[in-house]
Amino acid sequence: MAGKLFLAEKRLRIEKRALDDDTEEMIQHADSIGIDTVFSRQAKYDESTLGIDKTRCNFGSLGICCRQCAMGPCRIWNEDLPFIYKLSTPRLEKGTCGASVDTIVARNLLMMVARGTASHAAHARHAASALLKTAQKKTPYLIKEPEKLRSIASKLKMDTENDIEALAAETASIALFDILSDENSMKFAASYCPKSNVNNGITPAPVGKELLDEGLETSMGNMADPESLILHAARLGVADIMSLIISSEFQDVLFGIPKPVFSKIGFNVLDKNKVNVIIHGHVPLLSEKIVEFSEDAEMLNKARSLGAQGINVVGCCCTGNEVLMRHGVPLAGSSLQQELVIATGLAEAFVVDIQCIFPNVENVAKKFHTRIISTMKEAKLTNAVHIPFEEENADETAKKILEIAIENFPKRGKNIYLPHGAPKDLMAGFSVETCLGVLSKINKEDPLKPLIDNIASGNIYGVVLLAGCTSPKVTADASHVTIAKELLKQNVLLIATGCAAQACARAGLLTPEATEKYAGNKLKSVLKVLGETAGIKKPLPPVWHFGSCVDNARVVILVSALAEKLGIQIKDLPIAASASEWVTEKAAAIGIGSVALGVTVHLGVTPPVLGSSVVAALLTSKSEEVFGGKFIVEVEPMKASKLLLEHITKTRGKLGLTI
Ligand code: NFS
Ligand code: SF4
Repeated sequence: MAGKLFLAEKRLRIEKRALDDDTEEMIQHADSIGIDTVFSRQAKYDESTLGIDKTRCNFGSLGICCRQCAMGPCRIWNEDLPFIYKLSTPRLEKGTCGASVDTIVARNLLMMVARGTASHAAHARHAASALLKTAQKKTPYLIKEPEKLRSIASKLKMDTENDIEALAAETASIALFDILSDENSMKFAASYCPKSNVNNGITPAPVGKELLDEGLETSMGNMADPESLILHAARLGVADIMSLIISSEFQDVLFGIPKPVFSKIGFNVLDKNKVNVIIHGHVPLLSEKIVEFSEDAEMLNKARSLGAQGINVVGCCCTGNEVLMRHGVPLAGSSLQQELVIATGLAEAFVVDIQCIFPNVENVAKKFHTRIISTMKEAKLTNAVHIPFEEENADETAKKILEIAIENFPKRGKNIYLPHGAPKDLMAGFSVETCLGVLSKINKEDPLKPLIDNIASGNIYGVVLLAGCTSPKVTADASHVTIAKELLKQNVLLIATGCAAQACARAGLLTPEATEKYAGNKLKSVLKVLGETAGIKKPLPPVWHFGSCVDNARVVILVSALAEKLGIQIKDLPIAASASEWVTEKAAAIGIGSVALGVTVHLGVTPPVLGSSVVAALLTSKSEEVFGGKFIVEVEPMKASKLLLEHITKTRGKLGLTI
């Protein structure tokens, strides 16, 4: 089975590297001036001899290698290995220590999920620490949404009568305890995903404790039982989702709840006449300030005095999503476009915080005047300028960075290039609060009712979340977009986050016009009514941009509310998720956490677990018995759409909804 999936991936990426024409044009431009990118490096890994990948490790792809100790590394024989390997590799069935293939695969997966969870928990810690220090008046931030803070506090069963600073400090402290204390369970998990909502609910211990145990369990000579390892991965996955909730909720409290905004995406959001500052990463603490000071009169005067017409801040990846959602800042690209954005020659400063930063950005920048500026101690680059960010000095750091960018403007070279397409329009800014706000105009007392009625009547056949990254292992963006178009035809409402949302935006799916073009008639009529109600005088787009990857939290909060209202569990809702082009460990953590909460999750890039039939079965079928959620692995997007739809039909059937 694995062999077939690998071949399908390869066929897709060889057909076309990127769905988006501008991206394809920029890849060709980068190739032509000798810049290597994620796309050209992926192509090198595709070089093959006798039909097998020469350079990609087949043992790694199946998850069957172990480097845990110095008796190894060990690698296990597998039926799915390419023919040549099978001939040349002895039929080893155990590692030197005797570890079985199932132990090795499960251990590798747990380590992957743990790294993802560590990333999200570190993000949550930054958000919680910013909220705590803001409550203590040590930062230049404000508590912009006191009402949201009160609602979080009431969810955590705190006394909401307290004054707002005290409440912020207490809420932040609970979050910090959930991340790093020696308690027995996470309070956020008990409050946001109560056991009534999830089958066989697992409440994780604080993240740090779970990670400590994970370190012990996965080291040589400890946990050998694959089922326990996978259960731990599921527990960490839930801890990961709680970390998303902490980040997303606190960022709203500090920076505002997103409201509908219209903006653009594409390389052409870069402006030849302005100082271009690209903000990339995930934690929006600094980028909020960069956006704020880019409008400062003093900064603008400085930029003008050096010949620029202004300062143009644009986003990349999830930091980009954050500032898009709250300020309408346009997006230059997602993770896969980051090197290409620099290859335009138009980037005065490329500012990164943490996560999804390709180390090669500094090599691309060397060919131009671009200054790469790292800002957080967890993600430094060898030759980048490092300007340390702390919540307390946020204003000064943002100003310093903008000054560097402005002073760099006159140094821009002649080697600039923008692709021919115009940037694409998009609508973003969907939050649970915005959705409920619109729905409450239809039913003030019971805002969820119109949504539930439309699902029951089949006007909305189901809801699918398109999440996660875009991948160079297939045609970038194409899996997301194909699945989106197929599901829309069947009246499935789509929510999108992270790079997946940006893929849909590049394909024009985040516009009212896309509703006319792609949505089935029933879904179209609902989106028309909602658009009128929201006052945009057009239908709502058929794909709702819910924000960054940490904003998957919003989706969990929405589906939990739906389940609670209906008195059923999350697993019984006609919903699913698709991370069809997943790349990162973070995506693995969110994926398995969602499965543990009862969601069926599609993966369109093969996860490195298929070397063990036991682990594969635990994730794709046994998990359904235990949690109600499971993984579906299918590389072909058309087939994947069918499987997602089948899952929705099945859940509808169980609910007695036969239309
Ligand atoms: Ni999510 Fe965002 Fe993109 Fe993937 Fe990276 S930017 S957190 S991990 S690559 S969607
Ligand atoms: Fe090999 Fe066992 Fe060591 Fe892993 S832990 S490298 S399987 S001997």
